Amino acid sequence: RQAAFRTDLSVLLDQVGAGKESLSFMKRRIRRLAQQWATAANRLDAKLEQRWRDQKKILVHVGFLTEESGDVFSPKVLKGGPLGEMVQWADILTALHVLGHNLKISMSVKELQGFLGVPPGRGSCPLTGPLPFDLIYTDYHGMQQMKQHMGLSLRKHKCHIRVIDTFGTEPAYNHEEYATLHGYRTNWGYWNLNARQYMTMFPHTPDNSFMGFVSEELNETEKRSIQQNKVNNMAVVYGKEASMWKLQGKDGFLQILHKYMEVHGTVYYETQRPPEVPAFVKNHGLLPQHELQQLLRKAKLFIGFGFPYEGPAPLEAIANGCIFLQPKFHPPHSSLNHEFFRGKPTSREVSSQHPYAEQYIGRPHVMTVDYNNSQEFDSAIREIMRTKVEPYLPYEYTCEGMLERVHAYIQHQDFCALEPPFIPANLSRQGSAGGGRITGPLFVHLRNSTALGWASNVTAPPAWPPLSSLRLLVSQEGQSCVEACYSDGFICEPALFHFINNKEALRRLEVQCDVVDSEINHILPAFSVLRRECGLQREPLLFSCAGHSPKYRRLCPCRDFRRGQVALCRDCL
Ligand code: U2F
Repeated sequence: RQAAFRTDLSVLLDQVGAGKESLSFMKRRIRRLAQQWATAANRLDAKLEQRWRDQKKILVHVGFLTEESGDVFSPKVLKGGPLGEMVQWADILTALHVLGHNLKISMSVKELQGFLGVPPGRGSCPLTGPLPFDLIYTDYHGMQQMKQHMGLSLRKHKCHIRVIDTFGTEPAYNHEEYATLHGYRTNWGYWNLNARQYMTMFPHTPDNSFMGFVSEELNETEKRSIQQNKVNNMAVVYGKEASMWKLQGKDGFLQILHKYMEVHGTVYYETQRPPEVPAFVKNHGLLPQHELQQLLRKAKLFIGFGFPYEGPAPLEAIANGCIFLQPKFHPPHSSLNHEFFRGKPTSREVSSQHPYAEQYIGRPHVMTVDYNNSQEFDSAIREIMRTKVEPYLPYEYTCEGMLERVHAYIQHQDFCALEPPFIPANLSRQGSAGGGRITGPLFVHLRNSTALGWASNVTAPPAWPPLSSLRLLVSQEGQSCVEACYSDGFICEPALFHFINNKEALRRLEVQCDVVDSEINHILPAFSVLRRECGLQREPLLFSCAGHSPKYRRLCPCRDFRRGQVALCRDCL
């Protein structure tokens, strides 16, 4: 069946259910953004020009909100606890509904069993018949519950699953045997999925799919009125829980801030001001989302203290015309050196409180400085007070941007089809190899995707992103493909590793190989210049943009991307 856009959200609101603060929060959010979603649906509908869209049967099982997982989030909704996850789930549900899919929502193991048609009760009861859904969106808690209640059949059906995973999971941590043997085993990972089945909150590692969420978009009149009513010396502190104000050295930079600006906070409290919040701070207490928006509309500065990492609030602040000031992390925070990231299935190094804001938005909307350097901090505050900025929201965080991206994933990502190793024949080289030795980054692009000669007697799979977007690049020693592609204005595309993991690619790059081995290692395909050793990847689940190794240069499948919609290449829609 063809999917038709929906602009009425009442059915969805009924489906979400009631009885918990988390659900009320999500419903308030869905209602508040209803008009924005409707406008976005109409725009995307026009943009897609009657293109056929399959209506999918989709189950959304929100594992972290089930009683069975302990649901630690719901009781904290009105007390300053994390809301980012609920923001994202509310938006995912709305996007799937608006895109016109056939949606079932489960927030308990009982509902999950009912929808999957497995008999209720304890223990593992394999689902014997076909899976009654095309797609299942869940999270790590939900995976565990499905494993318990679907038993062996989970393995059979896992290509239909999408895991909403805030901070991301890299391939080395996802592959059970490899993770166990090489020290990448964590409490979360090793589900042996295709890493693109993990969907993140920000475009962290391109090994995963970027799901995201939305932020409110302003029309021109609202933008103008915000700019006229900005209070130049008003700052709002990012941190709704008192513990976020405990930062060492905080008093120093807060004093500097206070010297120039009136400082506001939205810290949850019960009866008295929390001792962590200085007396000069005007604390409004935790505000409902729309009241926080009003406060941000007046404020000039939204200032982060280093935690929470990578939440939605800075995007909301920037969308309301604030400048976001945040600490640079020296050295970067990661699972190796910081408690919060310890045990998370990623090696990502977080360079500031909000790397997306730092790298994808940047100045004048975002300033990332060393808070221990009081001079640098002082001059940042003064600069912020005299800088005029317009409200800004990257397209990928608008309702239309999210609908466009989710639509593309649903129609094009297929992890159930087998992906055999294909060998494109006519790779042509651009750039210079410096007399046979590779000296700088090399580009190879597919001269003309329609004229591809494929290896004999295999049919080309429907590649998505399409092969026309592929740019083959060689990293420096020690550099990952994430960095190599990024530094040349591209993005690493794991779906295209298949096409460059072959001798033909090495030959076209004029790499000097005395031996070409095929191994199981997440840095492959790669080669060592010194030892003249080349390696191809033997385990497709370990194709990894994130992998790097000091003595190896990697072969990287990079692709172009749309401005403001990094998940999609130019020809991806
Ligand atoms: C992130 O979770 P948080 O919930 O701590 O993220 P925030 O950026 O603080 O904000 C989430 C929402 O809270 C709302 C605000 C945001 O949409 O509008 N809010 C509010 O309604 N009232 C207020 O007074 C202040 C904020 C991240 F999203 C999670 O994935 C992480 O687990 C967590 C820890 O790093 O950080």
